[in-house]
Amino acid sequence: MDRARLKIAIQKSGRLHEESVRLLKDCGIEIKNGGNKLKTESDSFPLEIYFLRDDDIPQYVEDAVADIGIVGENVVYEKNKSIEVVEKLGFGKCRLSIAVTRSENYNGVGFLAGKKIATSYPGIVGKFLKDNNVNAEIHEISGSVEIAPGIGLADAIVDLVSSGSTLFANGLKEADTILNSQAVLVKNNGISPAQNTLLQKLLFRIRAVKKAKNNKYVLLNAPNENLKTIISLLPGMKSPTVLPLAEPGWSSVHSVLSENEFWEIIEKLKDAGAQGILVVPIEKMIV
Ligand code: PRT
Ligand code: ZN
Repeated sequence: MDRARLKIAIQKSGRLHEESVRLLKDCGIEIKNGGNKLKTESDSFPLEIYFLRDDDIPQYVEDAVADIGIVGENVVYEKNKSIEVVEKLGFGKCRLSIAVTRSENYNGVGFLAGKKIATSYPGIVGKFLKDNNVNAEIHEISGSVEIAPGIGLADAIVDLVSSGSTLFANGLKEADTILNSQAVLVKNNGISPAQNTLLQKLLFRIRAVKKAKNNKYVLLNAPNENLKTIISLLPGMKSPTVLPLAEPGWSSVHSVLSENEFWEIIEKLKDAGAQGILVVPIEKMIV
């Protein structure tokens, strides 16, 4: 009997390629040098990796050429294929936004009525206009959307934005956000139970990697008289580990802090007399 295998489609080159490969690597899935190859296999997990253009990934996953894929939500919603988003992956973050000339007085979606909008996302924009009962003309262009207003091709654009510097350099300003996007794991609707078992195994690893990325291991020295205050500041996974130091009256405290609350808590810890604070990245976190 054939052992179950999963086929995953990832971007061949571009903004999502490196982080997709790194995520798999962090999950213990080594990929032999992709180079210019269309596909490769992993020795450490029953996974075949296909390198494709991001735009093609939803179709390939719908058609089961690949069972799963890593692609931006913006592409998933634009292509509107019958595939399922199983996990947000936390990288490739950007937003699909409406932008207009900086001097324009944008006063809400109604501004777009009767206007010409240039975009590479006619599907998402069309639905957005419909949902907002706005009639506008969509002009589909495949690249360099940001130059459209400057050359008189459109009154507004809808494009991906991350830092905003592309808009700025073209005399545009971000007016509204239609969609927040990040890389996601998608799956074909008809994968077999054996393949689903593999997918769950992969998802377990992905979640452990994601969680680890969002957390730091913190070690610090605390005077025993302040130990109670310091411990109360640490959320930790359960309770922190407290070990006596060689120096009498001092303890070493170990705990886990999430990225979001990190700086605030570190400051409070210092104020409470913590010293020698070490912050260490976590590789995997299974809770
Ligand atoms: O060759 P292939 O078709 O596979 O790649 P591609 O050229 O179509 O896509 P690529 O590699 O540019 O982007 C892949 C995915 O990365 C996108 O589908 C998004 O999900 C995600 N992503 C994240 C972005 C950005 N950030 C981004 N900033 N994709 C594009 N941009 C572009 C944007 O279009 C604009 O031109 O960057 C410019 C804006 O960036 P800022 O920083 O100036 O605002
Ligand atoms: Zn593309």
